Amino acid sequence: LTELRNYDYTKYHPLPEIMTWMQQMETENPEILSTTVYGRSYENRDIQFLKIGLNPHEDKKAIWMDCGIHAREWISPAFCQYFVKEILRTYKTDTKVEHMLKNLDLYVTPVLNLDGYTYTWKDNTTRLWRKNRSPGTGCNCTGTDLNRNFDAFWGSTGSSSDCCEEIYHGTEAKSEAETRAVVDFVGPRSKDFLCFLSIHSYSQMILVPYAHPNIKAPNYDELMEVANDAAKAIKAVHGMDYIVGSSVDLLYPAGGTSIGWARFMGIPYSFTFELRDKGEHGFVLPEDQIQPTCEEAYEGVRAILTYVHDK
Ligand code: ING
Ligand code: ZN
Repeated sequence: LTELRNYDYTKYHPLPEIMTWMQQMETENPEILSTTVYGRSYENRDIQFLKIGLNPHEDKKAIWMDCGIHAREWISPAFCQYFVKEILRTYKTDTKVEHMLKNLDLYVTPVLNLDGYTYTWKDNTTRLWRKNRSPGTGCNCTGTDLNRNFDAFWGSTGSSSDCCEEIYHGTEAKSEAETRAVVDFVGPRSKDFLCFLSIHSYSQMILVPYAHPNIKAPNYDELMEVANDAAKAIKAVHGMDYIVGSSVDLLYPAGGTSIGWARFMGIPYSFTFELRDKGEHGFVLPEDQIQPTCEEAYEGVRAILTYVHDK
């Protein structure tokens, strides 16, 4: 208990500390939180989510949130941890959160790309690694971009077949263990999931599917509305501007992304968050911005979950 109370949410943590944190969260909150290993990384680390929910009943709907799909985006795992901490801190007194947890189960993966994240902690030459750490086949470079490896417009524009590129899409859709873990867990339960959130940095954006030049999600207008509400909620906290749109409109096209796959599977509310900043520090966001970034992003996520829950 002492150690958990003292967990420093204003610092970045190496993977072993995050793993210990997960176990402690489970030990301290058995009535509401459990951890599940749902896959193994290429280097054989346990891919885990925390499931948070009250009053299990048959037709409970679910929310997915993954952090750390890209190794260098350290603010992302920090956010997933802050999010879990805030939910646990508030659900007994905040009736809105309590209702949400009675009707919805939250599945939070604090670090999806465990091997890549570990690699970015090695030394300052590896800090900006993005991909996972599986070796290329018939090629001398390491790593697949997990957010180009999903089975939705896989291999199309905005991804690369060159295994030395940052956006290498892998040998086929789901070639990577980390991708398969998500697909094999969420896929068969996709009817239960209302919402799929994937947390990245940086750019201060909320992205809606699809990252394809000519295809819009069937509920695109609604997604834009919900994301704009979330951006408003974010701005109200520290005045930060987050812009809203599809990746094609705001960044670039991208085949094989997780939110594209999730939307394809019928999960209606699928979004990518790009947290702070807008490029001044980029992936190396200073630790004194962890707290304010998490505070505002929490309100953004809360706005989306409130909409999804109340609808
Ligand atoms: N950005 C995301 C990327 O994978 C993205 C942007 C997300 C595009 C989802 C399309 C769909 O390139 C970062 N920073 O990784
Ligand atoms: Zn990313």
